[in-house]
Amino acid sequence: MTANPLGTDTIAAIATPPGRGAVALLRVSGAGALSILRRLASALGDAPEPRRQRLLALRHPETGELLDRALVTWFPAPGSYTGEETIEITTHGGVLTPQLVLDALLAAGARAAEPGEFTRRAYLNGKLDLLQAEAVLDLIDGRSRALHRAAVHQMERGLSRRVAELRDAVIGTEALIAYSIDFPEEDEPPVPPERVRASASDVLRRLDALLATAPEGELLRDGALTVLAGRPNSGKSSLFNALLGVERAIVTDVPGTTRDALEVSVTLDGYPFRLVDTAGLRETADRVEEIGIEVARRYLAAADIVLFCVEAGREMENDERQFIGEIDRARVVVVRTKADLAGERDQGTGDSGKVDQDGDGDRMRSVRVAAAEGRGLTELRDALLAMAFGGILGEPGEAPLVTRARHARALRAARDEVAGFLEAMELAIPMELAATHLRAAAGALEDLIGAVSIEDVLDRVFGQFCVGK
Ligand SMILES: Nc1nc2c(ncn2[C@@H]2O[C@H](COP(=O)(O)OP(=O)(O)O)[C@@H](O)[C@H]2O)c(=O)[nH]1
Ligand SMILES: [Mg+2]
Repeated sequence: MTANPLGTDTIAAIATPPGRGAVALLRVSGAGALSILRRLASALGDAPEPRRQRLLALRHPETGELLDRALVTWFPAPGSYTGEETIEITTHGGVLTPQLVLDALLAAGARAAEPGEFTRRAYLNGKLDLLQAEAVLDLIDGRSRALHRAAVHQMERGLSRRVAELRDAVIGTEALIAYSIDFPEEDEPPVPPERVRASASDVLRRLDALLATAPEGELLRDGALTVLAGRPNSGKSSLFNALLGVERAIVTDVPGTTRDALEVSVTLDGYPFRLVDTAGLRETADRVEEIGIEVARRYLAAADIVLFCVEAGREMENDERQFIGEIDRARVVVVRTKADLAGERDQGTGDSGKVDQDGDGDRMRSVRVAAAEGRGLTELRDALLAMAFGGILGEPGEAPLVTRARHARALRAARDEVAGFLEAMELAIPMELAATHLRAAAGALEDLIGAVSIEDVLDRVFGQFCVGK
C-alpha cells in the first residue's frame, strides 16, 4: 500500500444527502479516525472489534452534550474504501443530528472533506483506478439504466481490463522490436517485420473498435439532445407530450403558442434523451415569439437528433426542405404528424408508424405518427433509439463502453501513435525511432487507467518471450 501523498490528516463528511430520512451516514477517514471517535464515544475502549457495528452514545468532545446514539463501525487500514483507517457512523437522519455529529468530529480534530476527497484517497491508495473512480461518479449521477449498466461494469474493471489488455498488446509489440534492437548482429532479424506489423495492426483495430463506442457512450451521460422543429401548428407540442406520456407542453391550435424552448429529460427504453419542444420556425412580428425562435435555432445547432414535424399528406414546402438541408450535424427524423387526419385522404389508415429508411437510413428517417391516438409512437421511439444509440444497443451489458471525452481523447492519442508507428515502418524509419510511437501509445493508455505500475506488465509480457526463439 502506497502512502497517502496528501498527508495523513483525517477527513470527515456526511455521506448521505441532507433532508428528512430515517438514517444518515457519516464517514471519517485517516490515521486519526479511531482516536477522534474516542473523543465522542468514551465507551469505545482501547481495542474495538474491527468491522463490527456497535451502538454508542456520541457526545460533543467539549461540552459533553449527548448528540445521538449511533451505530459505529471501525475499518482498520487498509481494509476500507479509502485504504485508510475509516469510521462509519450511522446516526438518525434529518438535517440537525448528522450536522451536530459532524461538528463534534471537527471539534475533535477531523477536517471537513473536500468534494470527492474520499474517492480521491481511494485512488491514491490504489483501491480504485481512475476509470473506476469515474464509474463511482456515474453510479451516483446516472439517471438512465444504460449508464448505470455501463458504470457497474466499469466499476467491476470491465473498461480498465480492456484498456490494460490494449496497453499490454502495445508493450508486446514493443517487446518484439526490443528483441530486434538488442540482437542487431543476427543476419536474420529474429522477429520478422511482418509479425511486428501484424501485431501493431491488430492493436490499431482493437483501439478503433473501442473508440467506435465513444460518441454514443458519451451520450449516455447527458442524453441525446432531441429537438422538435417544424412550422407552427405542425403538431410538435402534441408529439412532445405524447413522447413524455404527460401533458407538459401547452398544446393549442393558435400558431406560436410555444414561445420558448421547453427541455425535459426522459429515458426511452432505459436510454437517456433530452427532449426539447421549440417555438415554430417562421417569420414573426411578435418579439417574444421571435426570441423563442432564436432559442430554437440555438438548440438546433447543438441537436443530436431533429424531429422535423410535417403534417401527413402535406407536401413539404421549399423553406422546409431548405431547413432540413441546412442541418448538418444532427440526424433527422421527418415526422409525418396527425396521420389520423391524413389517413382517409392519402395513405389508407394502416401505415402510421411506418419507418422509411430511404437512402441514408442512418441519418434521415421518416415516421408517421398520430399523437392524438398514440399511433406510431413505438416506431418513433425505436427510430430514436437506433439513431442515437444504434451502435451500442445490441451490445451485451458487459461490453466496455467509452463514456467520457477523457477516455476518447486518450484512446485517440494511443490510436494515432500506433498508426504513426505503422507509418514509420512503411517509411523504413529505424525501429528504435519508430518505437517511440509505441512508448507514447502505452503512456496514453496508462494515463487513462491512472497510476498503474507498469513493472508487472513488463515482467509478464517479456516473460512470454524466450531468447533465441
Ligand atoms: N387530429 C390530430 N390533431 C393533432 C394531432 N397532433 C396535434 N394535433 C392538433 O394540431 C394542433 C397543433 O398542435 P401543436 O402540438 O400545438 O402544434 P405545434 O404548434 O407544432 O406545437 C392542435 O390543435 C392539436 O390538437 C394528431 O395526431 N391528430
Ligand atoms: Mg407548440
